[in-house]
Amino acid sequence: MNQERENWLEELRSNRQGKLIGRQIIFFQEIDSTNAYALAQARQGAAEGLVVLAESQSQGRGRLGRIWISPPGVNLYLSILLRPEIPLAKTQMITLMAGLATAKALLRVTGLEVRIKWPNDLLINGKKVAGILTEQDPSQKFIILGIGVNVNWAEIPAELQGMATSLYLEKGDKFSRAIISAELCAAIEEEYLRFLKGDFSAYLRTEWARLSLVDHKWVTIKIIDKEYTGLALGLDEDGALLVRDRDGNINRFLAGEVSLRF
Ligand code: BT5
Repeated sequence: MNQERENWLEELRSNRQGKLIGRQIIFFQEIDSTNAYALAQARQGAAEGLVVLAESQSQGRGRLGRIWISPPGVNLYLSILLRPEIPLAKTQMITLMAGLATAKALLRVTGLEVRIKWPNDLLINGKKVAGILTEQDPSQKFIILGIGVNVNWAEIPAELQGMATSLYLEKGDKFSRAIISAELCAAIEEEYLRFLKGDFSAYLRTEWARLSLVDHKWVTIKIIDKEYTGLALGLDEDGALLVRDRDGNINRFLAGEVSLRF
């Protein structure tokens, strides 16, 4: 283990002492996917608040079998185990809650204006800087919240050119991954505890509207091979995106791929 990493882990562990998120932190130099590992741990009964971190991932995953490019030494790849006692229908809220928390944490550390593209993308100047992947096991009642943040990535690979960015590329400064991961855990904990207390939906909708890239824009939502176009109105109380089509019908979407129409 090199010095930077030792300090990183040590700092993060001491920062999270006595807290829920990060009460246990497991670190890997390289792993297939932090989400896959956290899922396996959860199935074996690991406690809520477990954080799995990796320096790099060989099979970092996005949604729907997509790949999350995860080079070593520059970025953040982490997964958090949550065990909320909520109906399945509400798990979408966890993705939205995490997007909000991540946007706030990144803003706090960098001062950069991070925007949320429903449901799980975080963008700066129209390019993706972070992504969220929630996976769950309904029978065992847990959720794995996976977050990837491009921190000090200087060379975006060709396949992501024009689509992805990093905090370093946007700000011109390198950032401590210890600080970013600690802020991220703190922000998730704050929003998650608020969520568990109830009354989250009104709060989320207001905060979300402030940071959302899609509200009041014309969007196309793709779900598998179908496309819907309309005006995004915002979230409903379950975290579904409401979209009004040209005929005035309002549709709710719980998943999908949004693109903005200009
Ligand atoms: C996501 O999926 O945005 C969820 C990403 C979650 C990654 C974290 S890392 C820790 C944890 N462990 C895991 O295995 N995963 C989670 P989606 O919306 O499907 O976006 C995937 C798409 O983003 C890809 O198809 C690429 O176009 C693009 N992409 C891939 N790697 C990227 C990167 N590092 N930065 C920005 N965009 C990327």
